[in-house]
Amino acid sequence: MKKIFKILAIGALFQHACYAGVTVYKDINYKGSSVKYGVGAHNYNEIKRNNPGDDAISSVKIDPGYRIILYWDPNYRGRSLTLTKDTPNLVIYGANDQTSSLRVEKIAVNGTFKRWNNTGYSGASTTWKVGEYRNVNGNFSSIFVPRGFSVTLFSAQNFSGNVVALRAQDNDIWIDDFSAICPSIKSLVIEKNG
Ligand SMILES: [Ca+2]
Repeated sequence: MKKIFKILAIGALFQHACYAGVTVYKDINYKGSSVKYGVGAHNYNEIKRNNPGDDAISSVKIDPGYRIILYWDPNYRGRSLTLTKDTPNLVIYGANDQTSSLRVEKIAVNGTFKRWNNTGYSGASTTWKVGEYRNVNGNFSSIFVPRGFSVTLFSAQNFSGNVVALRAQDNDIWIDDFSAICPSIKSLVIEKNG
C-alpha cells in the first residue's frame, strides 16, 4: 500500500512539471478554447494546428515564475509583447488576435531571495543569502522568495520603518509589481523557515 502511494506521488509531481507554463485563450477574460504551452519555442505551424490558432489569442494565464513572449509574425519576428502575469485582455496592449509564434521561458532564479530593478522580473537584479542586511540599494520593483524561506523587508536602514513580512511556506512567492506595495526598501532579513 505504501509503495503504491509513493508511485502516485511521483506521477503527480511529474504531471505538474509537464503542465507548468502558460495557457492561452481564444477570448478575453480566459474564455473560449484554450491551449497550454510549456517552456520552449512554439512556432507558426504548431500554433496554427491548435485552437486558438494563428492570430486568435485574446488572453493568457501565466504560472508563477514563467514569462511568455508573443510575436506578431511566424519565426519569432515582427512586433512582440512580453508578459509575466495573468493578462485578461490583450486588446489593451494592441496585441489581440495577433500572435503567430511564441516563446515560454522560465525566469531564472536560484535558491535565495532575489529582487529586480524593473517589473516583470527584468532589469538589473540582486540575490541575497540568508542573513541580515542593514543597508541595501536598488529598486525592489519585482521580487522572488523561494519556498522554505522568510523575508522581512524594511523601508528604512537598520531594520526600521514600515515592515513587509513574506513567508514562503508551501509555494514560492512571486510579486511582479512589489514597489506598488512598498516603494522603498533599505534593509532586510532573510531566514530559512524553521
Ligand atoms: Ca500574426
